[in-house]
Amino acid sequence: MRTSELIKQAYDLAKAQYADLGVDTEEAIRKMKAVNISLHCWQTDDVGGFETPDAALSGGGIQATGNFPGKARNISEVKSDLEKVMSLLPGRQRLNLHAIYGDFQGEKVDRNQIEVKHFQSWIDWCETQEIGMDFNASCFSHTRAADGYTLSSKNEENRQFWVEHVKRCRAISSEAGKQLGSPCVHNTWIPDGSKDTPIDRNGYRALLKKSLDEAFETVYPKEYMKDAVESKLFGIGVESMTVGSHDFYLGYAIKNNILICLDNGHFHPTEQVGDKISAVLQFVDEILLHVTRPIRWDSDHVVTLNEDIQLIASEVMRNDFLDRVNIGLDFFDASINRIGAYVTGTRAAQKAFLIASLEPTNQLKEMEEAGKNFERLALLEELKTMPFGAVWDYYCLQERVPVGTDYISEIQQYENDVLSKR
Ligand code: RNT
Ligand code: ZN
Repeated sequence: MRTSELIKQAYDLAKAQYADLGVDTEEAIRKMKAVNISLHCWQTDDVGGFETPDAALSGGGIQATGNFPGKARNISEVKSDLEKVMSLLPGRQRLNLHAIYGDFQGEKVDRNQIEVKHFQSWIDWCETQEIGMDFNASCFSHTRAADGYTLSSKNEENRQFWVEHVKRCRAISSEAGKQLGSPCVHNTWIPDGSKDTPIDRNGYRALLKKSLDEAFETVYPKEYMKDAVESKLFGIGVESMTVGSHDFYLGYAIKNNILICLDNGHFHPTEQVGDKISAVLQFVDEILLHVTRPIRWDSDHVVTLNEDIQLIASEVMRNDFLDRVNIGLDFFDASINRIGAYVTGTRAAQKAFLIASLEPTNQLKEMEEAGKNFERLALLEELKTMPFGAVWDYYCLQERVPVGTDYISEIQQYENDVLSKR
């Protein structure tokens, strides 16, 4: 374990090195205040939720792999896990809750019956934690989703059931945002699609549009809640057609001026979400990011500091887009300690944003505009080996959270004391 003296010494050297490039490390650290990552409750229990009877994860290609011991079994365990996670992260986060995590008190409450009262204890918890809350309709893991269709279902009863669910989720979101004094982003993702070549692509998409129009009919103040819609390329079992494709939702979001949610596991493997940010922000006010790590497909691996996430963060910071980009995480790995996975993935995302705020963007832009493209390339390469780690460590020290590898033993301790006893 390094002493704080050593961490500061390394930081001072790094600070001088960055200053040499015209980068103010203090300013970069200050910018991190506005990077508020929404923590997805579903990493603690593999997207299970706490409905009665228990809804198992199924359909649409969302699947957590692995069965590492220690999965959260109830709301208080999720809260304890989230508190542990937050204690190991610098800065302030938000909670991202799915509707299946309601506080149902053992009562059977179907998705078309949920109310604010089922989420009041979560809102209260957010208040105590002094964090904002985001929310998600849960249009999966349900008998009415068993045939693979929800909002685009040709079964009118099912379609209406899901419309009602989304309506209620939006009302809950608005109330959460109102109570917490921070707008709640409500995200709609549905698994709807077809394993084999469908005939009526148009029919399903027309139904989805109709359902969204109905579900989004009530307008809530933007200070309370904001709607986002999340597209997907394909899911396991729905390889031939996804009703809510990117074209569909981008069109819907632009037309209705709502948020488009870009999940970086939901595109062709060589497409980069980082490139899409400045494209879609020409046409919508805000976006929501689902930061994840796809391996060959939408596998929701733990986020690591790779080039994809780096481009996403750089594009946000270069353009001062933090007030238009809402950042959420979306990974679920049950094959390793879930809380370790959670913290590692979130810290990786945070590192990407800190690295991005340490970029001498103006200098790079000037080179670009002067046609000095060799110089641009060389500087970008040199930046990769700048002592970013020293700045990150100092930031963690300042924020009074474990520096460097120190959080590993904290996770081991939590595994011994808490997770292994579940
Ligand atoms: C699924 C979507 C969606 C879910 C969560 C649980 O492919 O990414 O965002 O992962 O809502
Ligand atoms: Zn997602």
